[in-house]
Amino acid sequence: MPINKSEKIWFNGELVPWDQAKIHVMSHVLHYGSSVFEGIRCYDTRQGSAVFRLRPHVRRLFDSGKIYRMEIKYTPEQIEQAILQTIRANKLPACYVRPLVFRGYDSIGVDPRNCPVEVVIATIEWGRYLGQEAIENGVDVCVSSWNRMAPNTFPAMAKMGGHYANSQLMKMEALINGYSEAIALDVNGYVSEGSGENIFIIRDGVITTPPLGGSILSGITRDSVMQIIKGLGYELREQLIPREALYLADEVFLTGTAAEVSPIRTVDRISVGSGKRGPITASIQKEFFGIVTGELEDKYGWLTPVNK
Ligand code: PPE
Repeated sequence: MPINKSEKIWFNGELVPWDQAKIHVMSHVLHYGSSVFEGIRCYDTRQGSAVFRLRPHVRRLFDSGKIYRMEIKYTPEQIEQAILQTIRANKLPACYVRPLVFRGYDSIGVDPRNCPVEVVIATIEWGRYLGQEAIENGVDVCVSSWNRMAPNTFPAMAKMGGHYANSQLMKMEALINGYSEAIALDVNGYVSEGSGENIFIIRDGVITTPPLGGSILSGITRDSVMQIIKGLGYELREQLIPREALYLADEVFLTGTAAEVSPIRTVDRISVGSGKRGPITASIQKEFFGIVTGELEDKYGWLTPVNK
């Protein structure tokens, strides 16, 4: 997705012009991938701009930092306020917010501890992650030839820059082979997640998603959709999913901040169910998009107004 510049970026406590938000090439992050980050959506709801699940996103940013021993010199409340401030400064009714915490410039070598922990918050315009058609018609995906990281190699619960080396390998392979996205298996061969999304499968009305032990990111859209599923009264299981269950499912869909709730219509060119968006996926989307557009009541308390 090409980047449309916003006016300002929040950089270590100050709003600076977009073009001035620069770092040195010898920064630790550039050499060793030492960053943790978030992706958050601000929606243009009927009641005004509102951030979706601000608190859990900021909490996960601090969790990721904790795992990698990166001490963030702000409180979660300060980061929440900084996110709202940055959105207001850039005057975008809807946007994607990218808070990024990284190890800056100080010393060379793997040990990052002397390198300063810097914080930036950018907002960008970002429409449909998997294309305009994806939400209604679904996407074509493959099972990646790359596995997701094994537990005890990279901690999947951290949303860490370096972890996305694996996602890049998955994504490039999928696109070059004519798919929109790839699903990785975990080290034991069970379904894990997409390069930037969690996954749900449905068969005979039962909805299943891989557990956190399957090397997945603890997705906030995943959590939101799990609440929607319970609210709609469907049976939900968190359990290991064998690869072939993807082929035999009636419906499969992806969840993520960028991808939102996107149906999958084929896996490895095998049709999922009828090859079209299924009725349960549609009913989950109706709730999700109803809440984020403000057409339905925000009954779970997911939206934080930007101007208040
Ligand atoms: N798994 C991975 C690996 C992942 O990157 C994401 C988000 C998710 C699951 C879903 O998590 P959540 O957004 O909390 O529901 N991927 C982010 C980055 C995508 C990108 O290309 O950059 C996102 O959706 O913002």
